Amino acid sequence: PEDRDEFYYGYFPHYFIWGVATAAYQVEGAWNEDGKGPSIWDTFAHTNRIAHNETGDVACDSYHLFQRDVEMLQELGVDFYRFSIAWSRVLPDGTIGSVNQAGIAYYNRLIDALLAKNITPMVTLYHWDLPQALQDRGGWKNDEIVDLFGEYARLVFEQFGDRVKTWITFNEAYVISWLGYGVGAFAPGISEPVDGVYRVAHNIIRSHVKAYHIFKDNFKNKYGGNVGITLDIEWKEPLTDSLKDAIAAERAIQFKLGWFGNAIFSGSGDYPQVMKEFIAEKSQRQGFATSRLPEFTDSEKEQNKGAYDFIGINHYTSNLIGNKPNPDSVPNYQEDQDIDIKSDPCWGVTAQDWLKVNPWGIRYILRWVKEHYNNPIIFITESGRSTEGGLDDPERIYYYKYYINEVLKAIKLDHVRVHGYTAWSLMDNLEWTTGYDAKFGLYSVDFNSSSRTRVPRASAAFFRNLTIENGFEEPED
Ligand code: GBH
Repeated sequence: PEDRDEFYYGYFPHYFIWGVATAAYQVEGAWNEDGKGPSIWDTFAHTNRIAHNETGDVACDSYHLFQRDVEMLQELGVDFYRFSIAWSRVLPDGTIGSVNQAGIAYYNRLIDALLAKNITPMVTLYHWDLPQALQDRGGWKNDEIVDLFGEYARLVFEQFGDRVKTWITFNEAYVISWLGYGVGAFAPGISEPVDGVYRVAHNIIRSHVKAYHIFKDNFKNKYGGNVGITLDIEWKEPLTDSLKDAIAAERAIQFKLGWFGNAIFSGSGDYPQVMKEFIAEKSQRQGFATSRLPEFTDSEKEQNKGAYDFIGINHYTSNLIGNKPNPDSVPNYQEDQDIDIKSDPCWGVTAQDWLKVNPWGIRYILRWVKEHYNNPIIFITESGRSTEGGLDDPERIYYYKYYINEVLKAIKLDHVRVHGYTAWSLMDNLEWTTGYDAKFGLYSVDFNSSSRTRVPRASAAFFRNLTIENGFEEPED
């Protein structure tokens, strides 16, 4: 459709901010230093669940090299740095009975170093590294996690709220639930796709809402600041122009983004209607006494509604979605959706099977969020692609140029309230189960050198120019 293939020359609004992101387990290293407790990713790595038996034991060694990271952020000229706090570094056993001052001191050093260079910290509370001690008590499946997360959040707000003004409770609630507890491909490696996965998601939503209200009631007046959640979502394009595929594509977005987003952002305080209907109907056919999708109480729904100051969207890629009716499906979150997921051979390929390059998808998903969630303030909290190495990375430059141009179209043509864009990632890092092969960095990292030398790629200079220009200048001819 309209304007898809035309490049849009122009500038981002003056309030638009640019940043880059990392996550604690992917960059920090120092996995057991200065009192840090083990997390589920330490356990996962140490039981050889990562390619080539890699681990995050050292990773980019940012625990020791954060000054260099701050220097790179300065070189890039970014406005903000999105990083995450390792829960088990500040609370080794996950509970506030176990505060580790050395862990708090590390984040104070990082935050102060950023502020000294005028770089705003954007802090994620949970980027997948649950304290192992809490996993031993059931992790996100145990309802007690909601209060424990609330206490952790309160501590973090108390300690850093005077200097940190943008908070993200969770990174990619879908990945935590489905990959961690549905298929078990990610830590903690549990496979309960029938109903455990829905309980986990339920507790993540409740935990986010709890932390949001703790901040609002106790810290917002004192410190100022905003709290959001980051959800990951592809653009889901219908496989054909049939009405059934269009409905299936919408359903796919609701089952992934809406699973978490609907309760918080839609105004209903509840799961998407289509999820409630599909899962209830399938559960009944499958002989369950009640739906496998948990229910919120009325008072929970009230708390869920509007529990955000902004929404964070991680967007990398698009899918094609076809309708796949299956009345006899087995009980399983994926099967509950009656969809087929494919990708368009026209889209650019990367070394990651899941990551195809389709720039206009980001504009379409932004417009979807605007329309379904009452025009919220949106930050793109991650976006990017990998390359296979080397400093010359035209593919990454292409990705940023065209994806960011589509973000500009979303703002200028569709009037979506996007307030910032975050490149994933500042530097190469531990790409979860695939180890160190996939290079997502604007900076390359030499994982063979003990000093983990960081060198800018061509895309770093490109990103710097783009963010300093704050848009795309029309070429003179
Ligand atoms: C983001 O997830 C993460 O937030 C970030 O930590 C990560 O480094 C970045 O992406 C790049 O991958 O290996 O086939 O099981 C994006 C969503 C979910 C996409 C997990 C890859 C694994 C596919 N990701 N998925 S597979």
